[in-house]
Amino acid sequence: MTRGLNFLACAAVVMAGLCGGPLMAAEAQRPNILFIFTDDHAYQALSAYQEVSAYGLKLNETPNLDRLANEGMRFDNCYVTNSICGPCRAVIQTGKHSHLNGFCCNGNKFDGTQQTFPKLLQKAGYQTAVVGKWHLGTHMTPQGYDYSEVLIGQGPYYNPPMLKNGERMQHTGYTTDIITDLALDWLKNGRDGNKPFMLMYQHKAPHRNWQPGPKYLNKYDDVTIPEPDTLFDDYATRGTPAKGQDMSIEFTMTESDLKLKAPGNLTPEQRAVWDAAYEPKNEAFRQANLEGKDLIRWKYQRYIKDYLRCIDSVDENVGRVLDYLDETGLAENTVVIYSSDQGFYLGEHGWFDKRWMYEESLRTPLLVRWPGMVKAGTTNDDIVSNLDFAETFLDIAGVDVPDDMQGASLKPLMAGTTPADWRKSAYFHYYEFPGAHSVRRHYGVADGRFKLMHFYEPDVDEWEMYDLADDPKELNNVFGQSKYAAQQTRLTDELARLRELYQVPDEDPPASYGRGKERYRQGVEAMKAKLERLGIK
Ligand SMILES: [Ca+2]
Repeated sequence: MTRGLNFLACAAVVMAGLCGGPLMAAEAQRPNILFIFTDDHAYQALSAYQEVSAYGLKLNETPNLDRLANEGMRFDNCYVTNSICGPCRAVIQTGKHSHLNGFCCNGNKFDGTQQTFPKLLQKAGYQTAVVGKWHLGTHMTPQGYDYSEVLIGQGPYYNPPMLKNGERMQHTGYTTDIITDLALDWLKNGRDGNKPFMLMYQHKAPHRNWQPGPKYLNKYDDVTIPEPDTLFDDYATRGTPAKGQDMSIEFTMTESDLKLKAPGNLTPEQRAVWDAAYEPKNEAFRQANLEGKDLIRWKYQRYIKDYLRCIDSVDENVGRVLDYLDETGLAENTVVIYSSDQGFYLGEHGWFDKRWMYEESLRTPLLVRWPGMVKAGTTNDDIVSNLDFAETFLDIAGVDVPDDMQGASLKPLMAGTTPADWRKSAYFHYYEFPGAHSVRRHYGVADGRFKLMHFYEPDVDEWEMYDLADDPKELNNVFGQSKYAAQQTRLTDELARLRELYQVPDEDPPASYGRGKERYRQGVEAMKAKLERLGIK
């Protein structure tokens, strides 16, 4: 099969040469782009990354995702600009920071009329498709796609309704499998063989609340997953925001999160399989009457195992797609990119969820396989960003990058040469307060070793600074320490430079107050009351 397609490609090139038609030759050669995306997949839970996790824990095996690292390049410092689901997706579509693309917080509605990379690819002759999680609002069918079949909002783990080019479809089964079936079906039957394609194949998993597929419900039952050594972090040296959050394994997790309550939307058959897996484990838990740290440890085990089980389904399904590319010969001229919308806490600092500029949620996995361009088994530690993805896709396709995009193409890095003027630092800005998990608004700069963060709301005007060389787990806020004065000045200047470069407004954009300023004031009051209750000033 591979040989057949090669022959066709060669024939096209020869014909183009004979006819003097360079366009046709280029058409045969332009690479396809397969963007595989997950939601909340921490790099700590991708085995190709485990050697660079600050915790050094071996949590799981992801052999199919690892294939992309082994056959391509692993980027070790891919930072997001705003660590939360919808906004990351808007950044990828537009190549612009949240304050310019208008999507600052989950709950905002993406303005699909603006310039996006799939529209530019379409205009350049690419066939474009998005399958799976969209999460930029269902007020508008995804713009710039010849085909879309997307979850509605977050979408459930089982039996998802989806919107196929805007029309509601009901599916039965496990969502990770269904999204893969749809992606494969489009590759087999929906694709126009005369055009290069760009497919966004986007999973819901492993987003909260981590409901595993039937096949993996009992995986890890007989093992204990290692705990991060900051599971019982007391946030000493850090400020009000870390103390006032609402994302702890100890306090925030619900009965549904912990599977002490089964999902409400299962078919009777699915429910029977679910109960057979969880009921004996839940009964043992009830009998044990755990308290204090033992209870937190139990919750961590329940959480991390379910999270890893969801990733097992993702990994298996990515394997199905990679196999299909191999079997059809498409693998040779398809750039396969794997990433997640952001990182996630797997018990570090006692947390789950994301949002912060701390490492676990600032960094996200990025793997790229591109036969003939990316050398197999290579790594890159330059500072790259989801801000770069749109420009990278356009550059791969040979399409001019508009001046108003704010990232840079990763193509030279993939080819093994980092431009001399490549960025040395990245800007981050999180807006979603008040919001789920009560993480305060903050912005900051990270340069790979140092990080300066400003929590800037009137009632919590606090700075934090970390030196990752001495303190990779970010337990020791060194802001204001004389030893770091020169670095602090340098980072403060760099932060100001980046805010100007990216045109960050002094006042937060109206979209960041999506629910109104009154709701914002209420959120601040609620936070104050909570901190008083906890005895935190
Ligand atoms: Ca996410």
